[in-house]
Parts: sequence; C-alpha cells; structure tokens
Amino acid sequence: MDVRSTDKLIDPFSVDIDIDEGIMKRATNHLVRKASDMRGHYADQAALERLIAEKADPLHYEVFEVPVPEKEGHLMYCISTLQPGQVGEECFMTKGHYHAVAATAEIYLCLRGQGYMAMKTADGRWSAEPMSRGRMVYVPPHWAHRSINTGGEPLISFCVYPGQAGHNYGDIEQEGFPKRVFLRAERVVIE
Ligand code: PAN
Ligand code: ZN
Repeated sequence: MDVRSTDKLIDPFSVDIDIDEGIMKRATNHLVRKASDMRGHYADQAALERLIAEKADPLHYEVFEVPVPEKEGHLMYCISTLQPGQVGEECFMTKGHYHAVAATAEIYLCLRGQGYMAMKTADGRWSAEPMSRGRMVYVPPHWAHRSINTGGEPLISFCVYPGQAGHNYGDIEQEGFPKRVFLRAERVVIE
C-alpha cells in the first residue's frame, strides 16, 4: 500500500540531544513533572508533602520531544530525564503507565545515571531491569513501566515506541506497582 494514500508524507529531519544534560535541543514538547505532580505515587505521603514545602516543589522529571504523527508506522521518541532524590527512603521515580494501545513495546537506552526500570503486567507479573549508561531495556507489549533513579545524578534515557502507542496512566494509578525501590544506609532495597 502506498503510505501517501493513508497518511501525510512528512519530511526527514534530525534533532540534537545533549546526552550529558539530558536535553533535546529545540524540543517542541517539554513535559515537566514536579514533586507535587507525584501525589499518590509514593509510600510515604507525608515525606512528599515535606519535600514540596521545604524544597519549593522541586523538579522531578522532564520529557523532551520533537513529536511525529501519533500513527502506526511512525516511531515516537523522547529524552526522559529523572532527577536524583528520595521521598523518605523511596527513590525518585516516574509515574509509570501502560500504553493506551497496550500491545505496543518500547525501547529505553540509558545514557546516564543509575536505576531500574520497574515493569508489571495486569495479571500480576513484575520485573525490574537495571539501568546504567549504555544499557538498553526492552519493555515488551502489555507491560506497564516506570523508571527509578537510585543514583546521585540524573537518570537519562532515550526512549522509542510506536507512534500510535499513547499513554494510559489511569490503570496503573489504580493498581500501583507490586514493589518499590528504597535507599537505606546507601544500599538499594527492592521490596
Ligand atoms: C517515556 C515516559 C517518560 C515519563 O517517554 O513517558 O519516562 O514517564 P511517565 O510517562 O510514566 O510519567 C515512555 O515510556 N513513553 O512511552
Ligand atoms: Zn511508555
């Protein structure tokens, strides 16, 4: 089938990424999540409120995109940059989501930092893959995913996923993830 009959033909393009800073230059979409956007996600809610009050609602994570059409055949991609820190003993993390089209996978290539990609299925399977510079995590179709920063510097990833995937935050907000990642006496504890 001629793609031009079903979709708009777009021109090739390129983007510049600052791999060390975790910034996509001239990004047209820049999503910023602050600590206050994370209410309901951490075990210690009082610690989150203290962080918001005492550190002036600090930056939590950012996503940079130069978007492409959200259609089958395209590849959506972004830079995801998660700050280091803890809420109580729990390491900073992203909200996490299933894809709205659940049968779509994602590739995360870690560019900087240390952490985990926590993943779960609706029927209760759970997994955590370590993330560090040069490590690729494959998130299979139907797995919700959340990145977690266990290190002292930003956790930066380049992510690629099908254009039509979309994001479903509601289901994982209801279900939560079965395990959390903590730093206790400088040791990573997953429980
Ligand atoms: C990533 C995530 C990004 C932010 O681009 O969207 O890391 O995490 P949340 O979306 O869970 O807030 C991705 O997985 N896209 O599909
Ligand atoms: Zn995703």
